[in-house]
Amino acid sequence: MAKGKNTSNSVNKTKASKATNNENVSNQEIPSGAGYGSDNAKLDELSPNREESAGEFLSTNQGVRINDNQNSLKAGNRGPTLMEDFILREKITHFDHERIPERVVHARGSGAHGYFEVYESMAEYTKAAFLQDPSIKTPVFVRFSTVAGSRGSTDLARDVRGFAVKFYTQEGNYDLVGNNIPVFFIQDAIKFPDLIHAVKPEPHNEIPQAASAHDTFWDFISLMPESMHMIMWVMSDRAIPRSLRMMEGFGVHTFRFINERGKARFVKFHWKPLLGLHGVLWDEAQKLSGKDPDFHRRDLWEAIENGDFPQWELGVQIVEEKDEHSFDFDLLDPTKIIPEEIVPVQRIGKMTLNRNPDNFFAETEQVAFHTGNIVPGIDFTNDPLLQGRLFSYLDTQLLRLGGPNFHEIPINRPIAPVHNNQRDGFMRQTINRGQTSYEPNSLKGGCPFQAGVDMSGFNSFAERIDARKIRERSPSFLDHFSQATLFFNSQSEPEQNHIIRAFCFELGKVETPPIRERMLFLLAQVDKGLANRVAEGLGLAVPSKLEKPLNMSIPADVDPKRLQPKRVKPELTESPTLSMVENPNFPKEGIQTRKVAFLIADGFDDAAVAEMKQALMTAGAHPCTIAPRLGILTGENKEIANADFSFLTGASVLFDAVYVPGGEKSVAALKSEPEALNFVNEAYKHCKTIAATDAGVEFLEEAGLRAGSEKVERQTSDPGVIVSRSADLQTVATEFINAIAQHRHWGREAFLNSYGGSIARAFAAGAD
Ligand code: HDE
Repeated sequence: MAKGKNTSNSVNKTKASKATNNENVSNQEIPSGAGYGSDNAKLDELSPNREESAGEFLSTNQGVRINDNQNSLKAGNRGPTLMEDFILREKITHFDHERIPERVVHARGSGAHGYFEVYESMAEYTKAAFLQDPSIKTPVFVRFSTVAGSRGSTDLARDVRGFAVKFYTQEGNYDLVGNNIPVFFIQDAIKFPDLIHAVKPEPHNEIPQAASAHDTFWDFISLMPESMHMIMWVMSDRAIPRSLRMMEGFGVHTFRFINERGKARFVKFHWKPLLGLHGVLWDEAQKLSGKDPDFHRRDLWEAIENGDFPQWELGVQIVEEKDEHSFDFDLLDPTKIIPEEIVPVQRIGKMTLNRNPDNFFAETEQVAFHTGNIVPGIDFTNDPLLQGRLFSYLDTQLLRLGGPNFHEIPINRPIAPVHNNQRDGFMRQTINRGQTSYEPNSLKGGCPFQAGVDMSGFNSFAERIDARKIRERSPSFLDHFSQATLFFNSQSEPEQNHIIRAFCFELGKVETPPIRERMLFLLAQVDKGLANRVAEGLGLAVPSKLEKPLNMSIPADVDPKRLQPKRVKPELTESPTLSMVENPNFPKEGIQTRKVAFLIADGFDDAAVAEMKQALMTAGAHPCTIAPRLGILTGENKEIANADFSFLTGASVLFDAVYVPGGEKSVAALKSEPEALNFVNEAYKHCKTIAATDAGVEFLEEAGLRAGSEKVERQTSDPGVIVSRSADLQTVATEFINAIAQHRHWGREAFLNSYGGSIARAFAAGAD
């Protein structure tokens, strides 16, 4: 193993011997992050398991070289295959057993390696070693996922995204298994199988794949008022991110930080993406699911391959124990956030993802997260959802990864040493030496020893519990609507419109009218205007009361009136940090890693293309050329360009912005290409930035987007359409870049909607 010498410049909790006063203990130190081998101790640790076949002979699993990999061994060249063909049998047998069960939820995922660095010591709050020393790089492996779809389903489903981070700390693995939405559908783990059965494809016909727009999901939700806050998030653009690199992450539950003195505080975890917070439109998401169902996976992979390493800051909201009951909601209720305006998020460190996995199955598929993987300095709370998860994650791996030794799979191994008396089981890799596998023992001098608390020995927070054993929901969990309302009120107008359309889509796919009606009643508890507009889209009226009380899922002998949702007057009526568009944490600046489509054909304005490319690349964006055909294209001045995509292989939904340069011949060719016209129209409809120069302006006219005059001027009053016939490229480029940085020009939606969504009609009406 390629472990470097650890000279331990870090937190340095060394050797069991100090704690236990025993001479037989190995002198091995707990490895620190920095100085342990290369820059990333986990990558070093994986190296003995990597296989590289370049220049090697083909062999069986026994290392026997294979001479003929084309033909099985037969009795005569037209005869039956012989049982003795061990090469054939080994190959086919292995193939027959290649599949393992996919994750019961979060089956579709993409992973990457990286590292985490704390900005300054968090010793005041936590003794966790990886949060002490800014010079330490703690290796991480991150897996992003959707929840409902199968392994091969589309990335662009409307769904929550999993955001699971495994920190390989010097004190053992710490898993922060979060989502990109800070709350959850249900309050108690016992409802999780019901929720998942409801959202997964319906059991009789296995329809639909990776979609919540069907009867069983909304049937369940309409009977679970506690899900309303989460539902508002899932119907928002948060559930259709532009990129995995452009979404927030949240630990969801309230956890505990414990410092060296044993003082505990509550903590909520956040991940803040440095590239900002961006979504796509639902129409775009659906088209992307066809054009490139791997859109998010490819985007993450390519960004890392290009050296555009995605980064997030780790944020914490810390609450003193004495303030536990000072909120208008219960800190243990996972359907609630602590608004950032009430408890600010302190950014305490940064995560960088800088390496793609070598092998998807070995790493991304086999990685096993567990909410119970914590390290000293971090602890749980009694959130009843978290408590259930503590059981589930370990349990599920036993089936999925085939037994109790999944922690030995390379991607799951900690970099901290493992010594215990657990033995055997399927696929055991470790060769435990010696006579003893029990404790206490005298034969091995008592090893391995328990570690004192000062030696990184984990001890649970000694929470005082004085309670009766009872199956009951705390009355402090009964306000199901106030934060749903807070979320809706905090959205900008276009975001509210998207939420309303999402409800109209999802409930429009529901076939049972009473389910739609129950949902309308619930929406009216969140916001009357919202309910009315969804009702209008569904051609229904909002019911004024329900046949049965809400919160029906209660035991038969409990009075339902006692458990009806209760509204608490919230401290805030708006929280701007809940909006993606107007979020003060994410000012719209910079266009790093944005993809810009250049539509060109032979005869394109090569000077303009070169200048625009340069300007965009300097700003960190990635220009790509799309042409009527693949291959080399020649410009006006005989400069050549390679078409990255044809209109068959590329589509506007794959890009953030479009540029149409001049060149009479090029523009004439594009004008006669229906897919090129469709390209800009679709980009326009999706509120993307579009620029055109010289003859390119005529192309926009042909596409229905009315052209401007001599100088750089804006099409209608839309800041996202930039046209210039005078070819002052630098000015155009600057305006183009500033406009792309806005991500989308949502004002355009209202303009288009007033013309029934038709671009042609909008521009015809707008013309002179
Ligand atoms: Fe999970 N969840 N979950 N979950 N979850 C799993 O574990 C479960 C919940 C989350 O990339 C499973 O290894 C229960 C909340 C992520 O491998 C399973 C409950 C949050 C991932 C499981 C929840 C999550 C999972 C399936 C309610 C956000 C993907 C395969 C009590 C804070 C991890 C597996 C990866 C995966 C159970 C609720 C996040 C079955 C019982 C809340 C990101 O163990």
